[in-house]
Amino acid sequence: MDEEERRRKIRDFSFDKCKKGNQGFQRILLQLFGYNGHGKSSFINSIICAWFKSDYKNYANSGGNVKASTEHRMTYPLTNNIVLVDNRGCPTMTAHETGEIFAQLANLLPLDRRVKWSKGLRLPDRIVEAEPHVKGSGFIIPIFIYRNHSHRCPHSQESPEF
Ligand SMILES: Nc1nc2c(ncn2[C@@H]2O[C@H](COP(=O)(O)OP(=O)(O)O)[C@@H](O)[C@H]2O)c(=O)[nH]1
Ligand SMILES: [Mg+2]
Repeated sequence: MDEEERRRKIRDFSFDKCKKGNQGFQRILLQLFGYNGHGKSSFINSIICAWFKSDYKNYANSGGNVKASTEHRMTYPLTNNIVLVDNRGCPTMTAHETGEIFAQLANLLPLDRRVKWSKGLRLPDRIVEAEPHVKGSGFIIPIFIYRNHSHRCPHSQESPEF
């Protein structure tokens, strides 16, 4: 399969065309998750630039303001049916944070909004409150982004533009 054909297949992908029908799915959610500063937003930038054949641009606010870049889960549509999701990252992975990450990955919280984490047992309430605003028709593909600190790129400290 050459590149053009591959692109066409991705662009035209629709669950409605699947042999057994859409089975309730509407779109693929490529859900990025991982620690803060490990490159989730940069990865999204790279995919968008490769897909739209554009020069590198900071679409997803990589390396940006901490609040804006980490507290929202933002969507970046690649096609009508394939969407990248830049989820709120975490500084560590405690049991509490793992629960919050699960809620994002399972798409139990609204997209394109700030994700305000809560202490104690508020998370189940937030999930119930979010229910009317959440679409259950996403086919979720989780993608864990992890920076390997032991094999540093020579320019990683000096230049954010790798
Ligand atoms: N050298 C290098 N730097 C990267 C890479 N990916 C991201 N960075 C840098 O790491 C920093 C954090 O990246 P960012 O995408 O904001 O991480 P996020 O918090 O997971 O979204 C930014 O300054 C990026 O330029 C990479 O593959 N190589
Ligand atoms: Mg980010």
